Amino acid sequence: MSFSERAQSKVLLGAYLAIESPYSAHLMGRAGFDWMLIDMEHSPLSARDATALVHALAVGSHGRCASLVRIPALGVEWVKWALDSGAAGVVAPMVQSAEEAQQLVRFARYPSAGGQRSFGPFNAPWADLEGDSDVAKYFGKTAAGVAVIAMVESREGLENAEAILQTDGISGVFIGPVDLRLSMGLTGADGAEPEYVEALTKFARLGKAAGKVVGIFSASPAAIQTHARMGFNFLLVAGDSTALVHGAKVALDGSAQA
Ligand code: 3PY
Ligand code: MG
Repeated sequence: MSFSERAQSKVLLGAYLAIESPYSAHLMGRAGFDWMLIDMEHSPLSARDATALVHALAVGSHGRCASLVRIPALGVEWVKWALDSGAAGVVAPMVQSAEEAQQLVRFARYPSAGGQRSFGPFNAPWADLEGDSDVAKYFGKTAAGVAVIAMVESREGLENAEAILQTDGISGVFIGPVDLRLSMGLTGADGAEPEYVEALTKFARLGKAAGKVVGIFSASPAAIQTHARMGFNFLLVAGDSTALVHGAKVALDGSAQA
């Protein structure tokens, strides 16, 4: 089942990977998340790093955790490298208009699906644990279900949300609350300001109307509950670097009691 199909059937919980270690990706893959955001935007992961993380995640999770690569910017080479790894999807930051969403689709989909993606997924079989998979099988299977996700995280993107979501070939949107709030003159990753709540409600409603999936970074347990209730389909709820610090602190605090 593709990432989008799974996200339509239940709320998917995910984490980000910012550490360029396949071992770390392997461990995070074992934790039980439904999906993982491999973050090339705000961590300086190379295309080679991201490819290795996609493969380690597949092994660590026994193929159960979908890898979505967040590229640094909307460029054809980033999309190509992200997807040629065999990742289940690509996430492009700061998409502000239907034109940019169309460009993302052109880069990410093969001509048979309305795009201009060039063929060469030679690293993709390593993300497919069925062992007998080859590049031709990738074309017929993984590529057809690849999630093409536009990040909407600005006022302009909010205004154009309907057109972005209606773009053919776009699987859904992922909301970056920090950047969205900054563009609205607000700070932090969450809040109850009426204009912000209205914006999130609008995304959830438009996604449902378009039959597309809508995700968001949920910065706290309370935000997770709120976003799930609003109708968001996939949530980013943790990360490798924060988990490392949190786990170390818990151990240290426990030791301090001794
Ligand atoms: C944001 O909140 O702006 C993000 O990009 C979260 O991933
Ligand atoms: Mg952002």
